[in-house]
Amino acid sequence: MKIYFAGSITGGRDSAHVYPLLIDALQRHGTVLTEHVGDQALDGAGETVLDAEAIFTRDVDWVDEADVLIAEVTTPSLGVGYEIGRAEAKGKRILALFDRRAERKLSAMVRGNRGVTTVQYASASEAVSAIDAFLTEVSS
Ligand code: 6IA
Repeated sequence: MKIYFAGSITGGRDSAHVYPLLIDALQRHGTVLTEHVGDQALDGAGETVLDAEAIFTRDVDWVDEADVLIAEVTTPSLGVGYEIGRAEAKGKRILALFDRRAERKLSAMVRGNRGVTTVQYASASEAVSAIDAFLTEVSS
C-alpha cells in the first residue's frame, strides 16, 4: 500500500513532534511516500533543495499515486487542506487525525466532511490505534 502522510510545514511545526510516531505506525502497513514531513530538522521554511513549483508537482503526483492519505490536522495548514481536497476529488480514502488536547477547533471542512474519517485523539497511542484500525479496514 502506498501512503501519503500530510502534516503542516509552512503552517507551523507545533505538532511536528508527533509526526515521526505516526509515520512509524504507517510504515508497518506500507510505503510512506512523504517521510520527510516528519523530519524534525525541517522548519517552517520547508525544503530548500527543491523550488516551490518542483515541490508542488512532486507532491501532487504522490497524492495521485497514493492509495490512502493520512493527515495530521492539529496545526492548520493550507498545503494539508489542499492535499485533502485533491485526495478526496481523486476518490482516495482519507484519515484525519486531530489532537483534541490542543486549544483549537478543527475546521468544519474536515470535521463535517463525510469523505474524511476524522479521529480526535488524546494521546499518541490513540492516534496510532486509529491508524491501525483504519488501514486494516482499508486493506480488507
Ligand atoms: O502549507 P504547508 O507548507 O503547511 O503544507 C504542508 C503539506 O504540503 C505537507 O503535507 C507536504 O506534503 C506539502 N509541502 C508543502 N511545502 C512543502 C515543502 N517545502 N517541502 C515538502 N513538502 C511540502 C516548502 C518550501 C516552500 C516554502 C518553497
